[in-house]
Amino acid sequence: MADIRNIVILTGAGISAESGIDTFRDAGGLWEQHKVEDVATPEAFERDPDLVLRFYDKRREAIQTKQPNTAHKALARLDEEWARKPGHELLIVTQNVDDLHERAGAGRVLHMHGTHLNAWCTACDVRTPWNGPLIERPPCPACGTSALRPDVVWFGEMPYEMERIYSALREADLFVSIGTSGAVYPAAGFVQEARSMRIRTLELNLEASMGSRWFHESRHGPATEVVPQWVEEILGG
Ligand code: BV8
Repeated sequence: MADIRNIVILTGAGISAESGIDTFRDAGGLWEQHKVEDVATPEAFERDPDLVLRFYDKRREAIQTKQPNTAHKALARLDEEWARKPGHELLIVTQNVDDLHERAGAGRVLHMHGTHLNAWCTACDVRTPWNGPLIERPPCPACGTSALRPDVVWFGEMPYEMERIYSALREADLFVSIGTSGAVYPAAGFVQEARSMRIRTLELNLEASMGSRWFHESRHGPATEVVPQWVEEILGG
């Protein structure tokens, strides 16, 4: 793969599925037990903060009992080895709020939908690393006000670092989408952006996603199989 220097990788809940973290839309997934508009919108937080805080407290606690899987580890190896090649860039843009990419050793990770491991103060705007519950309304470590919310991008809110994502996409030679249903924008639109800039696109997913038709190539199978295989190829090729 001599002609590939800059890679942008988008990951979704499917890359963490085999670590035991529920996806959103698969049978029995997170959203099956909840309506999105009841737990993942600012209006929901306004209407029933306890329900929303409990939903995120449960997920924050669960995440800390899970481990990265071989797909996360393969991407961490790619991140490390790709950085050693002069003039090569790589960025992992994740929609996931878990920290399994980082715990697998990846360094260049951008959480466009936020992270479970911060609390965000709605009074002073400071974000603080946080691994406990928020349901008891603990005081913000920075300003003391009991006004902490999950540092997660809800529907209707602007995802984080969009400018940085689009500038990485503009420089990319390859866009790889891993474990995402292509249901949520703007992430689901990245492949179309890539196509419009004549960038090569590859999808690695358990099955066809809503965006499969936009990809030059789609490989279907569990992430722990198709991701290490692809990393082997791109590093060995
Ligand atoms: C925005 C954080 C603009 C919370 C999430 C009407 C009103 C308002 C907005 C909209 C609207 N219509 C459209 C929109 C835009 C909206 C949107 O896209 N809605 C959809 C439903 C139509 N988007 C937004 O609101 C975004 N913001 O547009 O802002 C704006 C402009 C100006 C000013 C202000 C704002 C914000 C979207 C972010 C929402 N937050 N999460 C939380 O995590 O709790 S989204 C949520 O879905 C997660 O973040 C998740 O990342 C994301 C996508 O889900 P996936 O990761 O793809 O997971 P899913 O379960 O769907 O799929 C799993 C896939 O894995 C499947 O394909 C499966 O086959 C595969 N898989 C399963 N197992 C495996 C596997 N693959 C491999 N191996 C396996 N083992």
